[in-house]
Amino acid sequence: MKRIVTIQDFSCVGSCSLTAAIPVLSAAGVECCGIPTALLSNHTGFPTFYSIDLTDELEPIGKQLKREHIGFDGIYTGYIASVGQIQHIEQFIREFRQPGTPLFIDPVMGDNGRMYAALTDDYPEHMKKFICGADIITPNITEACLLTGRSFNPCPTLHEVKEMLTELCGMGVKFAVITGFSEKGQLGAVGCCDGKFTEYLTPKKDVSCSGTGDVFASALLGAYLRGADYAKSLEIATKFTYAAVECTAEAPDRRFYGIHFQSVLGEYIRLLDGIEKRQ
Ligand code: PXL
Repeated sequence: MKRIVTIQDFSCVGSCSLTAAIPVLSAAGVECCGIPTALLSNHTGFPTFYSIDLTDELEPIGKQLKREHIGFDGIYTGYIASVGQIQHIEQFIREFRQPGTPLFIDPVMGDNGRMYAALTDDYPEHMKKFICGADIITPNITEACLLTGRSFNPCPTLHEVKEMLTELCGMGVKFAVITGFSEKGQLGAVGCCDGKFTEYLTPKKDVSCSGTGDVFASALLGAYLRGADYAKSLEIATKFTYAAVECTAEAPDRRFYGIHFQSVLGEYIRLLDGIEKRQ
């Protein structure tokens, strides 16, 4: 069984970050070790939250894992609470990434044109450096605009999305994916690898809830680790996220409690069972 490590916050309530990554990757048959960057009562989209910063714990945890000769078949980062944490995680990656170990960075920074409440203005420039050399990144439109220095455009054309993807690949990313692209009543993701584009769209649901990007990213990584190629991984992640969003649309409290992916994990497993392994 493959073992990966994911470094992101643990939000006790909100179906996001570690509480999305661990179940989704486990459903993909991957052992998902979680290193929490912060412990939050609930995600920062609620009007208030209580947070314990774990920045100073990252180095001793890494050292201890090294002492036990623990290694990983992949490194996956999600929401990182501060610039200081990015620097600690860069050190962790230098120590644990072997040649061929996939590095998957979800550059979680904001949504709907706004940065998340707890992040500082200098954060995007550090994230921009951090993504260089990643195998896969999955920004949403807001994050892609921040990474490419564009002002926010909620509805870029496919041509504009492709331009941003080309720029992101030019920063040294193998497979760049932009989520939340919408066109003609459909919504989905567009990816680029080696100048070749791939996209998968589903009908658009007017539901906005936290954790959607985290579920998509985890599902894409799970499919990739199960042997799907980039295009198939993007398709599976989009289909599964759509199923979860459909389910969430029926819940009145969805905005705060996050995406209801739990009841459609069976659908994800069925999609993974249909994978033909990449060459
Ligand atoms: O889903 C992204 C996310 C992850 N972690 C925390 C968040 C958010 C978005 O609001 O606040 C703590």
